[in-house]
Amino acid sequence: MIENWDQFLLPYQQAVSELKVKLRGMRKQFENQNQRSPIEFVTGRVKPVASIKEKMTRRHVTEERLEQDMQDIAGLRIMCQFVEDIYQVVDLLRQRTDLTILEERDYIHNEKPSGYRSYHIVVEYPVQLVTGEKKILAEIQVRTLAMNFWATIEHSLNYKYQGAFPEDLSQRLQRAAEAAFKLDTEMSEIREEIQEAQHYTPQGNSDPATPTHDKDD
Ligand code: 0O2
Ligand code: 0O2
Repeated sequence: MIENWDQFLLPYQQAVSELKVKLRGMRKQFENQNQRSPIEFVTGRVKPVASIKEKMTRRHVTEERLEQDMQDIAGLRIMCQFVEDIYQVVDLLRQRTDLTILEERDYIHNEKPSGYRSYHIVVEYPVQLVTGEKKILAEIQVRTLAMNFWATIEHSLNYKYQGAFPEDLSQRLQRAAEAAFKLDTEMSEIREEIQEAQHYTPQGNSDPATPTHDKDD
């Protein structure tokens, strides 16, 4: 029996805090070099205890198996402007030596039946505790702003309908997901146009770094 959830979740909180700093640091480094960052913003959270318990029941996860079998108790989200940025971010994560990638799930090319798209990475991340090192699983979701818009709205509707959407709404959401992905595709094409145009400017590549809103500072 987990009697003290705060204590159980403390290393997860530390993992989320540290990973947020590190992922936001990646964006800062691009900006400092006057390069456009593939990362727009980063959020993170520790799954609320009620959600952990609900998922344990739904997925038949015992307390003994919780640390191994629930991969998203620590959750990070990286939002990107373009689909291409997602794959650049994934490559950057693969090169890091401070975390180990255990699983990758590409729900962009293999969207879920709901219409959900994102790139999921499950990592093992070591946190240093006074009792020694503890390896924590964390799920990093990498998605475009359009994918995030859709997922956030669908997620809140899920609360209302408990996952059992009326057929009509379900179809509308699937169409909205396709429309969001079409927007991403169109934006990617414009991006290529912009980069091509910059190639012909007299100053060469003089793209001022895209101003980004600072949700995270
Ligand atoms: P809700 O209603 O549950 O969505 P900061 O001050 O910026 O360092 P802050 O404000 O505590 O930190 O949090 P942050 O990092 O800005 O964002 C927290 C929000 O991120 C949460 O909202 C989640 O919606 C979202 N989030 C980030 N990563 C994940 C993830 O992997 N899974 C899920 N489900 N959500 C994630 P709230 O406030 O908890 O509200
Ligand atoms: P939260 O904290 O509410 O976001 P499962 O959890 O059963 O779906 P699995 O194998 O644990 O499946 O992981 P998966 O499917 O790779 O990723 C689960 C997480 O991805 C979910 O967390 C959501 O954050 C997100 N996600 C997956 N499918 C959908 C979807 O159809 N719509 C939306 N909005 N988000 C989705 P949880 O568990 O729901 O927790």
